[in-house]
Amino acid sequence: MNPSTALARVLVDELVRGGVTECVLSPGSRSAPLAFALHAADAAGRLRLHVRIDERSAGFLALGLAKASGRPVAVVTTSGTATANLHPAVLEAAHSHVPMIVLTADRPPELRGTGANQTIDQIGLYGGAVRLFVDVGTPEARPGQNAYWRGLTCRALASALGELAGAPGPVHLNLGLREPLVPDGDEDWLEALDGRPGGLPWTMRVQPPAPGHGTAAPGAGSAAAPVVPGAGSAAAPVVPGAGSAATPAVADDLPARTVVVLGDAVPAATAAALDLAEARGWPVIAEPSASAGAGLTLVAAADLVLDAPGFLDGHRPARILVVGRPTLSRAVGRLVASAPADVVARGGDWSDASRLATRVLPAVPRADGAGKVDASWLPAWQSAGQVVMTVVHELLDAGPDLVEPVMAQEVVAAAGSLLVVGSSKPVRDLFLAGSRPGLRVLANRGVAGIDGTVSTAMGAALAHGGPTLALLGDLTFLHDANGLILGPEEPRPDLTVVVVNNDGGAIFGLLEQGGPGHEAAFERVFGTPHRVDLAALCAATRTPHVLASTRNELRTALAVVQGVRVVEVRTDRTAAVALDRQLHAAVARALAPGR
Ligand SMILES: Cc1ncc(C[n+]2csc(CCOP(=O)(O)OP(=O)(O)O)c2C)c(N)n1
Ligand SMILES: [Mg+2]
Repeated sequence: MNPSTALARVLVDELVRGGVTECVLSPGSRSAPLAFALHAADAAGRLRLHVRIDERSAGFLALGLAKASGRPVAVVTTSGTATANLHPAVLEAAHSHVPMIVLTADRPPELRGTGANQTIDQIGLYGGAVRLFVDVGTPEARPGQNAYWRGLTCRALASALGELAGAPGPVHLNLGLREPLVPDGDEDWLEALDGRPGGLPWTMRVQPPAPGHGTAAPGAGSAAAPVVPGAGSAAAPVVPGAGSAATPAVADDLPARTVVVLGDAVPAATAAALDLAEARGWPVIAEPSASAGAGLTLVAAADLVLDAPGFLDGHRPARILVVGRPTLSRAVGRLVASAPADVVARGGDWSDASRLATRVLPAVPRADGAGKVDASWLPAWQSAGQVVMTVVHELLDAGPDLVEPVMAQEVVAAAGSLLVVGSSKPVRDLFLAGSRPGLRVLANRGVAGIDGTVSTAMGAALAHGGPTLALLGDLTFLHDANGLILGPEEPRPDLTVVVVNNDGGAIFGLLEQGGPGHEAAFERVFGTPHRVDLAALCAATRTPHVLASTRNELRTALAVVQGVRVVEVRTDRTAAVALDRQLHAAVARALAPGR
């Protein structure tokens, strides 16, 4: 067997043993050994392979698969610019703590820096964004390679999962492959290339003690880590049940007038924060990607409540507990800065954009039942939320049938258990629309890019295995139109992508550049209308497209679950911005102090 084939087969086998069930591949020649090994593993039912032409889409597909499943996903490219196209997804994975194994084919050292074709410097290409970078070295027919490749793969998985230290994230293995790059029919190698008996990994990741709330990736670890029979307790230095290291019982020190801010967070952190808030009667401000469902202590339309002048002065919290990473709203940022904040760490990092946090906690604290409760605190916040919702409904009912916040409401109502939302105005509309119990909302909030979102949604839908909805702005959709390219042999999810087509970036109309004095430049350099015919674009990839113009048409379109589909709703960007201003003004009146 030639060395490149041996490396590829061993690597793929060890990834499967380590818990990898999904791999993404883009075509290329230097990566051929990996392509053959992945194809064989897919045919043998050991993993599921997804092939995508565009590496940027491939990277985000891997991200979506990993985000929804909590398992590490491998993505494989050839050498050269192909590798750079993974960079956006690598950055998002790094910042949103998603386990990803990036395998880039490279030229062997003798061909680097020689002007050889399709060769760039791939060493440390993703810089500090990866948890681990290894230039694996060119495989050679000599003893010891099997142990090296298998041991290295196990290290890569452990780093990606962040189980032993740090947070989950991407790792990069650069593979300098020498020709021949195709299997030669010879199965001999100078030593056994087998893995451990019983299909076990070369180096077992023994389960750490159950992680505290707020520290683990979504379902990561437990899903992927092989359990060593009987070994669990040996690895757990914490007294069973005490959990003191992971769940500090400082909750009882926190004042009765605490507010919980729940940003983009993993499900375990959200669940712990909601439990605690319920026990103590604390209002919770939850961003959509916290997936807080319909928790009893949630404040409806919190962004509008907090933005009402004077509201915060009349409802000043004594302390803020920040869980996950809030990024969506300036009003929430002002809330966080309005009182001393306790911030729950996320895998060695924590969210504190205002630099005002007074304490960082390793996990969401537990309530032990001793803390004081102020019976009027939660009702005061929730009734403000109800006042705002009444105002919102009155305004929306009086206007056109299908404005953007209504679309978000309809999408939430129609969603099964998974919704992916684009990082522009749609995620903010969802903040207003609220959520439903049992609905998981995923958004690329790590770096909040509008890139790769169609592919992220497709990856999440594939991992989810059930009907999935996505709500994206038109620019977000167009940015990853290549995400719709799906070859005939590829696994197909049931994914309906709802596009809010306002012919440009509505969100900029809500920011300073949309304000008075900038009108001359605004439309061309911020609004960026494109006039793309989305039906024609979808037709190019044979993706079914439906145009919905009324609330009823949207409902009908959302009731269909069948493969990848696009539902377009055309809205008016200027009207959307005007409606947002109207909402804020009406809420300000309704919540004016003294009313
Ligand atoms: C990759 C990337 N480029 C640029 C931006 C800046 N950006 C933020 S929102 C936005 C416009 C989004 O427009 P659209 O998706 O149509 O949503 P809308 O605000 O119109 O609802 C842009 C360009 C970004 N976040 N990511
Ligand atoms: Mg738009």
